[in-house]
Amino acid sequence: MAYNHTQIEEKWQKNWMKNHTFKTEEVSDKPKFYALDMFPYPSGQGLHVGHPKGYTSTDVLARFKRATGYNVLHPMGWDAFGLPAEQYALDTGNDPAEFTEKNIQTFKRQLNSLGFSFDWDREINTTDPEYYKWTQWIFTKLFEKGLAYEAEVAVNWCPALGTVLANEEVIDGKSERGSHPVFRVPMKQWMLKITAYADRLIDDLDTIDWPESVKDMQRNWIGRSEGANVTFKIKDTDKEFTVFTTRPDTLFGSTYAVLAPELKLVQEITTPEQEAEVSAYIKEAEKKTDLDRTELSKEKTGVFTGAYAINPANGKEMPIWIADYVLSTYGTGAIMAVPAHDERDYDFAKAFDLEILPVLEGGNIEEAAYTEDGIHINSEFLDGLQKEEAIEKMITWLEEKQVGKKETSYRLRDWLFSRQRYWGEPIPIIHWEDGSMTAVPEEELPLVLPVATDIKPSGTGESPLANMEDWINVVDEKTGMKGRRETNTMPQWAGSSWYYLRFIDPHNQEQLADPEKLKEWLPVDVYLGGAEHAVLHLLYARFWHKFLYDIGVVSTIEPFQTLYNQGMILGEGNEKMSKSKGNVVNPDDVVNEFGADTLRLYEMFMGPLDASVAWSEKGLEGSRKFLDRVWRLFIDENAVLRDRITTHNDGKLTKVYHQTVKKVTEDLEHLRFNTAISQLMIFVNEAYKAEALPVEYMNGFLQLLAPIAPFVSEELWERMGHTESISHVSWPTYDEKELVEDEIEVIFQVNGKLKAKVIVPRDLSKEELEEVAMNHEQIKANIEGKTVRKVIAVPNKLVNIVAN
Ligand code: ANZ
Repeated sequence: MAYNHTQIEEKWQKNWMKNHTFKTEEVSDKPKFYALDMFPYPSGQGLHVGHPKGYTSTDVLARFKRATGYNVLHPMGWDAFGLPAEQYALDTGNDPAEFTEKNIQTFKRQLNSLGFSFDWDREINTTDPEYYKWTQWIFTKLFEKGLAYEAEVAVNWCPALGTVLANEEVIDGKSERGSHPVFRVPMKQWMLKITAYADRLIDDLDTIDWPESVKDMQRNWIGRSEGANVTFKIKDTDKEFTVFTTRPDTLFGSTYAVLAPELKLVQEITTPEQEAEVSAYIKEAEKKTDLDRTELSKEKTGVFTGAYAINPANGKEMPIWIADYVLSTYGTGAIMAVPAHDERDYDFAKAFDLEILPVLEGGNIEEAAYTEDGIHINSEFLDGLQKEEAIEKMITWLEEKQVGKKETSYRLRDWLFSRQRYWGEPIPIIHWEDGSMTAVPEEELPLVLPVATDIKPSGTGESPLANMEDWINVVDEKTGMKGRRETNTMPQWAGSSWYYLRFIDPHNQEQLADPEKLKEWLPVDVYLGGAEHAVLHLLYARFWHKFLYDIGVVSTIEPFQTLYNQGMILGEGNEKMSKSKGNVVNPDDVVNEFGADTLRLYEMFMGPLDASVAWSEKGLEGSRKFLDRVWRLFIDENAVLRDRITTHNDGKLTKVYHQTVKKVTEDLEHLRFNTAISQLMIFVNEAYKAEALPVEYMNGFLQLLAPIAPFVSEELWERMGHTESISHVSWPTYDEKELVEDEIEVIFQVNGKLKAKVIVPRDLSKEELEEVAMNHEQIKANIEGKTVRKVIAVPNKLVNIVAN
C-alpha cells in the first residue's frame, strides 16, 4: 500500500504556515545557529532540480539543529535585480518588476511544496526599495571613505548586452551570461577599491572553514606576489622606468628590458628608425586579449625600440623592446628580462638573438631556461648565495642605492561597479554643475528606481535612466545649484554582497540591522551554494563585510564561517541538464508524482553532498519505495496504527536503534546525508523482522527521519498520538553501553596456519577461548594424532596451537 503524499504534504504545508512553526525566536537563551543558502535569482524557468539539492541539505541541517537545542535562523529571499529579467523585459515588452514578482511567487510556491523550514517572516527581496535603501547606504559609505571612485578605465564593453562587465564576468573574452563577445574600450566608470583589502582577503582565509579549492581560487584571483620594484635609467636621456620583479636576485643576469606596447613611454623613447615598426606592432597588440598574450606556448613576438636602459647593478646597456607578453595591467607594465632563468624571456631571447647570461648554477642554458634554485654566479656581491638570501641582500642594496625597493604586486584589480542598465539599484550620486559630486544624503534614501516605459540601452554606453529628464535633474534647495543624477546602476552583485545581514533584522527602518542582533547572529555558521561563486559573490561579500567591520557595523572579520559547495545534478546520461538537450527534470512533476519527501530523500541519498551525480528515475522510485515501506511499518491494511507498535520492549531492536541514533546524529552534524539514510534503511529492515516495535524506538526513528522526509514523519508522528509538531521535540539520545558488539570474530590457527574463523562471545578469557578452539571440528581434525606443544590464546583475536 502506498501512502497519499499529496494529501499529507498539503495538510502539513498549511499547518506549518499557519502556526509559523519555523519562526526564529526573537529572544532566546538557546545557542544560535545560522544556516544560509545562496538565495536564488527568481528566473522565468522556476526551480530546477539542482536547487533542492543545496536547499534540502541546509534544511535538513536547520531542522536537526532546532531539534538539538539551537535557535535557528534559516531564511530565504530573492536576488532579483540583474540582466536576465531586464533582457526578458526587453524581449517581451514587459516590466521587469512585474515579471520578477510573478517569478518570485512561483519560486515561493515551489519552495514551500518542498517543505523547506524557512522563516518566511524574514523574506527579503533585493529589488524592494526598503532593502536597496541599505545597499545604497553602503555605497555612500564607501564613497565617503574614498573607496568608491570614478575613473577612466579600459572596460569590458559588451555591445550585445549594451553594458560593461566586471573582469569576473568575462570568461575567455566572452560575457559570462550569454557568451557574447566583449571588447576593451576606455570609459568613465565607478570603481570600488577592493584592492585596498587584498591582503586581508588573503590572510583571513586562514580563519575560515571553507573548501581548500575555493580558498585557492580566491588566493589565485587576488594573486599576491612578493618582490621588488627596480628603476632603470634610459641611456642618453633623463627618462627612466620601473619594473616589478619577483626575482631581484637575478638582476645581474638581466640583459634586456621589455615594455608593454601600450605604455606612453614607448612613443617617447622609440628612435626614428624604429618608429614605423613599433607603431605597427602596437596596433596588432591592441586586438589581443590578455589571455592570448600570456599564453606560455605562444610564439614570442616583439620589436626593438632603438633605446637602451642601464642595468643599475653592473652599468651594462640593455636594449629596450616592446612585446605583447608583457601586460600593461600587471605590476608596472615593464620587465627586466632574465632569459637564463625565465622561460618566456628565454624563448624571446632565442627568437631575437639576445644575450643569455646565467646567474645561477645548474641547468644547461643551451637547451632551456634554468628556473630552479641554485648558487648565484656572475653576480658580484651575491655570488655563492642561495635564492632567498640573495633576494634579501639585493633588496637591501637597491634600497641603499635608491634604485629600487621591496614591493608586493597583486593580480586583483579594483571592482568595476557601474552598469549601463535599467534593472539595478541607482547609484546615489549627484553631479553638480560646478563639477563637484555628492552622495545622496541618508535621509533621502532609498533613491527609488523610476518606473520607465522604455528601458532599451542607449547603445552609447549610457544607461536608459539618462533619458528620464524628470528624474535626472535636481536643484539644491539651499543654494539653487543645479545637478544631474548619476545614471548608472549597480551590478547584480551589490544586493547579494550583504543580504545575509538583513535577514538578521529584516524590518529595521533605522539601521541596516540592529548592532546587537548582528553581534548575536554573526557569523553565518553554515553557508551552502554552488562552486561557481568562488571568486565572484564570495569575494565581493567578504570585501563588503570587511568594510562594514571597519566602519563598525559588524563585529566579525568574516561573514561565512563554514562553506560547503553542493555538487551538480546532471542529466540521466551524465551531461548537464539543459533545455536544448531536453533532459531538464521539473521538481513540480516529481512532487506531483512521488511527493516532496521522495525528492528530498532521493537528492540526499544520491551521493556525498559535494559530488556531481546523474539523475536517475530508478533511484527516485527506490526512494519512494523506502518511504512506502516506512509507512507500512506503522500503518496496517485498515489504515490504523499497527498493533505490533507496543509499550513492551523485548530488547531485540535495542542495539540497532542505538546504533541508528548515533550514526544519524553524527552524520547530520557533518552533512553526510547519504550514509545517515543508509542507516535508517538498516533500522527499517531490522524492524520488519521484529515481533514487537517498541513505541520509544518508533518515535525516535520518526524524529531521525523527520529532517530528511518531514511530511511523512510529521503525519506518522501525529498518528502515534502526539499533538506537538515533531519539529519541536528534542532529538533522541543513544546509550554507548547499548552499542557494544556482544559477539566477535576470532581466528583459530594450527602452527600459524589459518584453520577457521569463528564467531564467539566478546571478552572470553584465555582459558574459555582455548576451550572453544580445542573443541572446534576443524581444529580437532588438524591436531589428530599430534602432540600439542603449546597454545597461545589472545582474547577477542586468535588461538594458535603448536602441535607436531
Ligand atoms: C625578472 C625575473 C627573473 C622574473 C626570473 C621571473 C623569473 P608573478 O609571479 O606572476 O607575480 N612580470 C612582471 N610584470 C609583468 C607584466 N606586466 N607582464 C608580464 N610579465 C611580468 O610574476 C612576476 C614576474 O613576471 C616578474 O619577475 C617579471 O619577471 C614578470 F628568473 O622579473 B620577473
